Amino acid sequence: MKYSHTRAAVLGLGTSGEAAAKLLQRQGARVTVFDSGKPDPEKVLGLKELGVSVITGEAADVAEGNYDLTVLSPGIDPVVPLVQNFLRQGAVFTGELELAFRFCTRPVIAITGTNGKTTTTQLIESMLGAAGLRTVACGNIGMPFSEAVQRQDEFDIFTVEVSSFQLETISTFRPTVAVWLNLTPDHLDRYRNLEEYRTAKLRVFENQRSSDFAVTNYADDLPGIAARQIRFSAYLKGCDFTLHGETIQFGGEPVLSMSETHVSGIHNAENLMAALGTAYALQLPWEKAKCGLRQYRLLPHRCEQVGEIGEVIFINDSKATNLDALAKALESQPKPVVLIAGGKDKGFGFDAIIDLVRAKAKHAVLIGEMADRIFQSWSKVVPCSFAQTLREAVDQARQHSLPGEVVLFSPGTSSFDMFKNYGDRGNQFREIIQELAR
Ligand code: UMA
Repeated sequence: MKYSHTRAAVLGLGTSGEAAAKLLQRQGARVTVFDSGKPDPEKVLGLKELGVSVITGEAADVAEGNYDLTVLSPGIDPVVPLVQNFLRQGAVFTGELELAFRFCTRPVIAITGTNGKTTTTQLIESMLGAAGLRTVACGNIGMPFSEAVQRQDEFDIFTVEVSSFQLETISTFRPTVAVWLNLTPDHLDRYRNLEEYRTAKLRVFENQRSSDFAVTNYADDLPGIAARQIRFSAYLKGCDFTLHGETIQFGGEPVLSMSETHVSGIHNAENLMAALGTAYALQLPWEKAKCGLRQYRLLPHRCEQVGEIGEVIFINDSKATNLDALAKALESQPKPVVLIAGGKDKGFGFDAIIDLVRAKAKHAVLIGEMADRIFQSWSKVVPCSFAQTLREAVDQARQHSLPGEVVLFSPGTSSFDMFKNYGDRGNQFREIIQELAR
């Protein structure tokens, strides 16, 4: 096997690290995973049963060793001791996205940008499916590319959401179609400035050739790109895809009306244009591509953005009826949120995610039967307050959130103590926000 003589180190035992370790282990490599924290014991046990070594806690940050390949999880900021310790020993990092690409035998569509990545990735996945192409949305969206690529016999093409973090550590990653949605300040806790963030994102184009495509936002002045560009804008004219009222035009000809789809808003008009630009690049039959876009629905109650009040974004994650779903919603938030959580006592405590709450919540508003028990657990790591009704919880959340921040309603348990079901809970939350946003 190609990696049978390879000693591999994998930094981070989140979803990326776990997938990278399994990929390398299956390729015959001798794998050691390093994680400075306290990763999920189930994950650790599962890897050890495969013959993978796992070093956790402080020992990981001071480990000595010589490896042929060092894989870095995207969410680990290179300034941390774990990474610095490997750099001191001469390590050169391969990102998890890059590692997966080295095993990839299918074309890749890479979607990047500050906002709209997940929606556009899902729109393209739906469009390809309607056009008869087998694909899976993976990468930053949730399923690591290293996991998807291990199943590539099932797919014709990969639809990969890529973040700036994942692009920092590529070397050969070359998408057949690279989609650039937009660039606005973000992750400035990791990048010194917008230029550094932009430089990382621009790497999505660096290995492309003239036979490849770049679907780009006409408003962004992008430096020399080898790939053929297809440009879109909902605000500007003179590019390939433009918006006229509710109608998307291509080359001046009407192609799709927003009213035919289940998405709305000018940001989604640009997401639809980016998907249509990808269809053009792949020469998909127009009608089939449009059918896929018409079918796509934002998942209700699953991290559904339901409105904005005073530049505070409100997300309805009422489908989070267990702790893991709440954890995933928190993990998907790029910066700390005001969290509304709680509900019926389902017999489990909320201690298991206390580290995540410490990292990803700036304030917690607690509702329902479980409120007191959650307070006992979380009040050690985050400021908490109580609310008797969902409306009161929203009012409190607004008091603790600043413009540009997110209020995440992700209860983490079931709804039956206060609501008919999670759908009723989510609908009530959405109605409250939409009433206040008027
Ligand atoms: N760790 C250490 N030492 C440190 C710091 C961290 O060992 O000093 C360990 C942590 O203990 C943890 C692991 O590193 O076990 C976390 O690694 P990770 O943050 O890469 O987590 P993953 O679970 O692998 O998730 C990553 C992406 N996370 C980030 O980029 C922050 C997920 O994107 C992605 O879905 C997943 O890989 C699969 O590809 C999330 C995200 O927030 C959704 N992305 C940002 C965004 O969308 O804005 C970029």
